[in-house]
Amino acid sequence: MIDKLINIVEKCAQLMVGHDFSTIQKDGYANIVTSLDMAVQSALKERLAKLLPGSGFLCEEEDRHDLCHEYVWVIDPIDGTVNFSRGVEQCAVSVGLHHNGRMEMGVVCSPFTGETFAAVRGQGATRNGEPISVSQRPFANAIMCAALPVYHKEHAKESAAVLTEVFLRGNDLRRFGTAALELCYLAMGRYELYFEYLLSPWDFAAASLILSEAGGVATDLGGKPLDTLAPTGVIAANNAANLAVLADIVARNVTVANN
Ligand code: LIP
Repeated sequence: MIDKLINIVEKCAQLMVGHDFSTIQKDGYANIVTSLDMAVQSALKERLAKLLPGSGFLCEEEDRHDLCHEYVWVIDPIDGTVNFSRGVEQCAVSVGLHHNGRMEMGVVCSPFTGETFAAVRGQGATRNGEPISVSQRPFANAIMCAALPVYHKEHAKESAAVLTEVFLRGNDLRRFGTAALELCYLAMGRYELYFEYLLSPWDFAAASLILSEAGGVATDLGGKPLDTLAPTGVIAANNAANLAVLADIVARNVTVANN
C-alpha cells in the first residue's frame, strides 16, 4: 500500500512543476491558494478514493471535512504555498492516513528538491526509499526550525521569546515556511527542534509520523500527544531530552490558546 501511495503522491506532485497557475488571496497576504493547490488536491482525492474505497478526507483547500470514516486522508496539496507561488523550492505535497486516532501512513513529496519522505507506523521512515533517523546532537548544538505565527500575529512577541531563548541556549534557527518539510528535515537529522504556535492538521499530520518513525518526538505546546485531525501548536525534537528543554521554554513564554 505504501508504494502505491508514494506513486500517487509523486505523480500528483508533478502537477506543481512547469505549469502556469493563478493565485487567490484567501485572507491577508500570507493565506493564499493557487489553482495548482486545487488541481493537486483534486487529483489526489480521485486516486486515493480508489486506493481506499470508503475513506474520508480532511483537506486544506476544502470547506467541508468528511471525518465520519474509519480511515481519513489528511491532505495539504501544497504545504508552503507562499513559497511555491514565489518560485521558492521549499514546498511539498503532504498526505497522511489517519485511523483510530493516530496516523498509520505518511508521505511528504518535494518535487523541486527531488525528495520523498515516507513512513508506515512501526516500519521506520525513509527518504527516497533509504532509511532515515534523527540526529543525536545535544541541545547546545541544536538548530530549530521555527516560525512566528503569521496567521496569529498577536502571539508574535511570545513566540519570538521562544526563538530567542532557544537561539541563545542552542546553536541556531531556520525557517523554511513549510512545516511538513521542516519536520521531515528533523527526521533525517538535518535539524533538531521545531516550534510553531498554531498549525492546521494537514501541515503536520503526515510528517509527524515520519518524524516519530525516524526516532523523533512531537507534541502539542502542552506536551500532550498531537491530535492529527485538529489545529494545534506543535513542538518537536530529535529526542525526549531536547523536547523537554524546548517544552519548558515554551511553557514559560507562551500562553497556550484553546485551539
Ligand atoms: C504553511 C505551514 C508553515 C506556516 C505557514 C503556512 P501552507 O502551510 O506549513 O509552517 O508557517 O504559515 O501555514 O499554508 O503553505 O499549506
